[in-house]
Amino acid sequence: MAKQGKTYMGSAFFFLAFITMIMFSFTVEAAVKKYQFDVQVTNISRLCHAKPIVTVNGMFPGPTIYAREGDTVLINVTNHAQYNMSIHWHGLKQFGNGWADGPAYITQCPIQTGNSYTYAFNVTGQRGTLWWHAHILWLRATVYGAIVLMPKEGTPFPFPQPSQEVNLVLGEWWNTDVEELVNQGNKLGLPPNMSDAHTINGKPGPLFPCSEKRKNVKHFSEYSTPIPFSKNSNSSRKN
Ligand SMILES: [Cu+2]
Repeated sequence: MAKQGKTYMGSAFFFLAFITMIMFSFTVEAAVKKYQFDVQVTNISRLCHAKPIVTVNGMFPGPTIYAREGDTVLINVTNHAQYNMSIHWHGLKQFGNGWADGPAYITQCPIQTGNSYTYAFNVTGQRGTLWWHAHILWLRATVYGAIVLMPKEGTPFPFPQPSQEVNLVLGEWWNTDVEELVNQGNKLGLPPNMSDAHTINGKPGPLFPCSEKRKNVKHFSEYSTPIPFSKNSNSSRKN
């Protein structure tokens, strides 16, 4: 009887150890985050000017990538636009997978119209917010977005938990086509014309014509350092 009891206890112990090991492996296992980026031409309107621009998934700015340290990220980029292009994961450390960095003609050939390419990289030793952008021609003027790298599950950021987190992606808007603009500048041997507005999250702000009427002043002053987002009145703005 005593021997039987001992065997039972031993089996129970191994069973519990087995369950614990499975649970532990689930908690530390890194995730695979998958994204689909459809590079496409979309009509977007700012400053009362609608124009076709190159976007990812029809969004301006494009979608935010969320990943945790240790995760593997797979981003399949399908190029439906008329430009051959690539996307650079700006500031992301590419350990052992430099081919996934993204600069066209440096670490890869551009993705041709109608083709796809899957960027695969690991998030290693990094946390914080970076950004991604097109890395050829001037497509980065409209093809960009944020990458949010969070610590591993259960590991806090090295600062107190903020009451809210908001991505602020700074950019510029030109009323004219950005590729035509840069080609024109190159022909003349001059820098391209200044932008018509600076943007935060793709929006020029309420001081510009045809902007949304919503007031975000209180919201921004509560959560972040004020950032000037209007250009002075003697800029080259056309309206
Ligand atoms: Cu970059």
